[in-house]
Amino acid sequence: MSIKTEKSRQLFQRAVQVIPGGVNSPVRAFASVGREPVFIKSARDQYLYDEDNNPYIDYIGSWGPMILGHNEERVTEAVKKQMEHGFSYGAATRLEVQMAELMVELVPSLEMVRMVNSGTEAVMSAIRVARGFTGKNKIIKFEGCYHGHGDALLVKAGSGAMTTGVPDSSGVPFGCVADTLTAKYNDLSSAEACFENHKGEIACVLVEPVAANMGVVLPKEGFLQGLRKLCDKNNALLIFDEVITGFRLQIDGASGYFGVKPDLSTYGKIIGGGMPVGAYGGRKDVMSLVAPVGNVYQAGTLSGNPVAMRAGITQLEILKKEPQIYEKINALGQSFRQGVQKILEKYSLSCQVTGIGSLSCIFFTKKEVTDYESAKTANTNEFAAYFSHMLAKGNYFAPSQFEAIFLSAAHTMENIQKTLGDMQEHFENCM
Ligand code: HOZ
Repeated sequence: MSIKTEKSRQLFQRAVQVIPGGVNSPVRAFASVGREPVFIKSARDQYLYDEDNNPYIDYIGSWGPMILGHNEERVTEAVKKQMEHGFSYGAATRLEVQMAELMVELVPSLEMVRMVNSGTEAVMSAIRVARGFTGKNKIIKFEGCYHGHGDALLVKAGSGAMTTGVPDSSGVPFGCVADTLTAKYNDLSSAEACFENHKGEIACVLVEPVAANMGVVLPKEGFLQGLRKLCDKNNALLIFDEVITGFRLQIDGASGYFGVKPDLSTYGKIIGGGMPVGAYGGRKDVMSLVAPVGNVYQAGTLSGNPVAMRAGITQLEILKKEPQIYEKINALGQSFRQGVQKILEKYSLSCQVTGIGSLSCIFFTKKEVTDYESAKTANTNEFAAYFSHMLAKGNYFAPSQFEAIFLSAAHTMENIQKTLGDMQEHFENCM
């Protein structure tokens, strides 16, 4: 079964000549599912349209930002309005103040916020601040968590690093990762051992509160609380990477959902409404170390870009004023997972469905997935066959076993039913 993607094919042939792998981020290549990428021409609400005019129900949502769906009217209007006033000033603006005030209002653990341009930049900066604050160098990250492509963090990294086979990227000097310790997700004792083995040396623990870059792996009861205690005991800072979970699980993100207060948090995606953006923030005493007040230097020409701020503020204001959006997307997520579960049981498949709220994942393994090792037991060939079928039927999922399925406020129960029907057809064909 196939769809006509001739124009995408032609574009890909041109792209590989001038762009590494033909894509500007590895996760966009369809290499891990043995295909060539489709090239997207436009988007509206919950749909994407490729260059050959094939429509797809979009279950990626630009990897998270499009929580309201594509081209939400109010966000689009806000961007248009801002563009009449200029795209970038490289100077302080009212919008940046509004954005920081809004984030501080919505997330209790945030007392101060600094805007940057991506999640990668946010995490790199947060680590620098943690090191500056504690005067210590080592950091703990968890296997399979992905925190962008900063040198120090490409150690057992999730996301594209898992499917391209470069969890430990070449080009990263040993010195850059010498202070990165890795622990097992959901295994407090492995984090404890790092503290034991490196007494007085650890600046921070960095974690995705819900791991959403090795598929979707939920924190076990007490894991995040345990990390909080470990950090307190060892005078280290706890950093939540909320680039995916921030303003998605609920308005105050994973820290609110799990009731654990990090010292610092990092953001991206939703806070830009689809424009390139990132942010880090947290305790005032820690953030006060950032230049020009303190001596931790961090800067950016386009940081707090007015168009991005306008889009992000508008999206966050909508989420704040319309809590029913969370009810809707979380209920859709639950219906999706229940529907998948029924199919898995009906055909006795060696698969499982995981997720929380509007984030889901189907793992092609029977082994319960709680960490990097168990995630890697997934059968990626089976995933690839499933992916191809679903794409041909007009369902646009991430072309990787190790990414999340994202739902937006634009999705409907009809979309979910259609997708479940296509899924059922695939598994029936496999019998
Ligand atoms: N966190 C996203 C993938 N898991 C980032 C998207 C990208 O790397 O392009």
